[in-house]
Amino acid sequence: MASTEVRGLGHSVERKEDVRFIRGKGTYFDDIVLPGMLHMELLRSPYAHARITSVDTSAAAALPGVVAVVTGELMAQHNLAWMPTLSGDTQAVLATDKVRFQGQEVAAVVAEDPYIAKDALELIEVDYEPLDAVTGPQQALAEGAPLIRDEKEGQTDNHVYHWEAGDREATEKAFAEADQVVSLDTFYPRCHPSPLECCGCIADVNPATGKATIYMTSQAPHAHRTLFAIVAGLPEEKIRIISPDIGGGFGNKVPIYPGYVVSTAASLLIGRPVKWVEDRTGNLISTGFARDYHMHGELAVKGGKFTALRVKMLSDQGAFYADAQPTKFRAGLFHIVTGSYDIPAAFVETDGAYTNKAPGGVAYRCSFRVTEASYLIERLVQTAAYELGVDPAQLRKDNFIKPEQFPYTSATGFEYDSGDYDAAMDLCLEKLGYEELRAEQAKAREEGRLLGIGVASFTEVVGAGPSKTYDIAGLKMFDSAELRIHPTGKGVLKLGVKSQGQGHETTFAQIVAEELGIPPEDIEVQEGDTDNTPYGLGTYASRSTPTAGAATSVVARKLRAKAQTIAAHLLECSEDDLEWTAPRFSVKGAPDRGVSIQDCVFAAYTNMPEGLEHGFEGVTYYDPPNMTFPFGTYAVVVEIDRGTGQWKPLRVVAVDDCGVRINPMIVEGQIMGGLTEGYAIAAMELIDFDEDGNCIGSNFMDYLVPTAWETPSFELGETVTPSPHHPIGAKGVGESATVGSPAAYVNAIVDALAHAGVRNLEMPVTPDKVWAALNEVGLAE
Ligand code: MCN
Ligand code: CUN
Repeated sequence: MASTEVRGLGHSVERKEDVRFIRGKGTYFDDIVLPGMLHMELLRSPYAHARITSVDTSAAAALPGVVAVVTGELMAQHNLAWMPTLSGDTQAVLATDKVRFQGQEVAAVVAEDPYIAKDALELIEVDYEPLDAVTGPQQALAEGAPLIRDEKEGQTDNHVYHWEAGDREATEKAFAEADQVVSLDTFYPRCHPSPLECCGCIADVNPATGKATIYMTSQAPHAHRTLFAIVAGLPEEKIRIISPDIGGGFGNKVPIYPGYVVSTAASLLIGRPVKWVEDRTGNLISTGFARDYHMHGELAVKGGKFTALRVKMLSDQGAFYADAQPTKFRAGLFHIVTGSYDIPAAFVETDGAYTNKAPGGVAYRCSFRVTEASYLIERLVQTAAYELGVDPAQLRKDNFIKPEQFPYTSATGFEYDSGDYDAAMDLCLEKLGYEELRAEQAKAREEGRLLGIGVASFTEVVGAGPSKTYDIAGLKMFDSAELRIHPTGKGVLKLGVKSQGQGHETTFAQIVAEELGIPPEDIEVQEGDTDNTPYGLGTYASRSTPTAGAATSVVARKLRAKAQTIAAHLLECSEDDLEWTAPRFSVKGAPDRGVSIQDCVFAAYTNMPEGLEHGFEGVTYYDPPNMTFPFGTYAVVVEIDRGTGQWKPLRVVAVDDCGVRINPMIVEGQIMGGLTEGYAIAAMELIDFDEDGNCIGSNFMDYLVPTAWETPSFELGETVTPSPHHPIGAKGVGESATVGSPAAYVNAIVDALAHAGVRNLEMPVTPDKVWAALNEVGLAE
């Protein structure tokens, strides 16, 4: 750990960005007002599935203040009625032939103010011919189901893909030889990241220069610039994407949405800036949903050891396949579906189906659908514990991958970089007081109270690349950092990633502090402006620290080497005679003879040794050798009210290992946020649909997000197992708790009822579901 003066790694430096955020002085895109700016509103389909027979915009266009009405037909004239998704499918920008989900974009009005635009939407007359809606993947794949993607050449049914991984034969053999086979069918319901700030943009195409400046809620501004260039055919140097402050992303702001494309096209055609601000309902019903995975898992057990895993998933993809998946690994769940366990054989299959629902599948702290995989294996192991009559924590320990087995290649072919699963589990159980709690649970049961203890040990996979195996829409995944220190020893760090609240301005400055000895407050971190930052793939999949964090460390080390040359020049000694203790180089054996990093930087502009280039700056593009695999154990204690079916978390203990922690306070904030989301998903968050495909959950009255009132308090612990391939040993942490904790909550609720034979309850575990279970097993009061 660097000194308290330098405050590099391991210091809970206060978040630099909070100086503006907590004063309400952030600059979100909606704060930006450009001269001559127009406002755009989107008309959305009331039907889940309907043929469009006509669109009449004349009344809307005639409303005073309306500048333009944009339809699918108009977009089609510019070859922009459809756009590619991140998975290589196509998605309608504005519907022309059919609408395929409720809330789909049908037309747009551009007007002098947003109220006029909204009023004008009501004057657009669309004739729909309603069609039968498909609201689930089983229904979608059944004989005679209505064909949703009839516009797609060669598409004769609603099947999207079939992917598989592992060794089918070895798995079948292990199952045939097993003592016991445990199985679980479960469903991870559709939910939504619902960030505080919805999506939106201001597209400003300058008619004189042709330059398109797009202020947008983008988690991946560089990638979006390239995709805009490819899709819209605009020259890439004429596109500048600026992601200003972002009010939460959680994956919701990874895809390109129709609103961005239509406002850019409108600005191009009209020659004035066009702003589009998505409302909450638009956000919930049309953008990046999460999960919606039907799962079947089977575990073969022999002599108390897991010998094989067999998994079949069926995914509800909505009307357009838009998961963000690397070309090579189309199903992210394969990465960690075997969890933290040494399972010699596995065979995993997954199918996707089109339905009349919004597309998505990338979002909500999931990194490529590992959330679903983690949930399945942890619920399955819990089920196995009951079937085998072994304590659930013990069964996990009996089957954990052991520290000496790392790097560990899983049965689906992925190399886990490092781990010590027992250490995290032991610490978690100790903090919880597991043994005593089990005794208390037994006693409570005798008194007629229902206590449950749920444990979940997750392994996560974060930090894409390496570029040889990871890409998004063909763009190889690596990341970048550009560091420039000015003569007075203070400088700027520019990154290819983009914070949405994760605290990058603080933590990345701390990495520079660690490597160069320049305190974090002297380094300004800049992200999000594609004209002003080096190319990068953006922030999601907890990849910023594993990729751009590594790039920062490497570029700072390069500059430190330059500083050492300068220091030797200033001290008139050989470089080899110098030693580094941040922030100073001093002569070995003569600690008083030294120069500070700031002295070296000043000399880089004023007193350079012969033959060395002036200036003190560098850039690094970092291609990680592997993903990083953070892990941990979460334990939840709940009590169920036998009179109502209400369940309440009494304790939540979380031990995380994300390798070396840059800023412990920020890491804990990330974990607490994730534990809250895990609780929300387990308890209440649900985007549901009725049989006509109407979205239930289109506003915050129907889509429940927890407040501070319901949210449990958290007890955190840490172990530190550095990533062996990351320059500072850090792993990503931004998604871990959302991935790992839903199973812990559900395991706890099921555990309270397990003695009565209950094995599963589906998320969100609402009181009525618990109440039904209580009645079924005769425990209702
Ligand atoms: N960190 C650290 N030490 C580590 C690992 C991380 O101090 N060993 C710090 C990082 O430097 C960074 C933060 O923790 O400040 C998260 O880092 P990282 O795990 O690299 O994740 P990203 O920055 O790439 O963020 C993405 C991740 C994802 S994918 C989602 S989804 C999510 C999440 O972050 N969305 C968030 N956390 C969020 N937090 C907020 N406030 N808002 C969101 O939208
Ligand atoms: Cu999958 S949500 Mo995060 O990776 O932006």
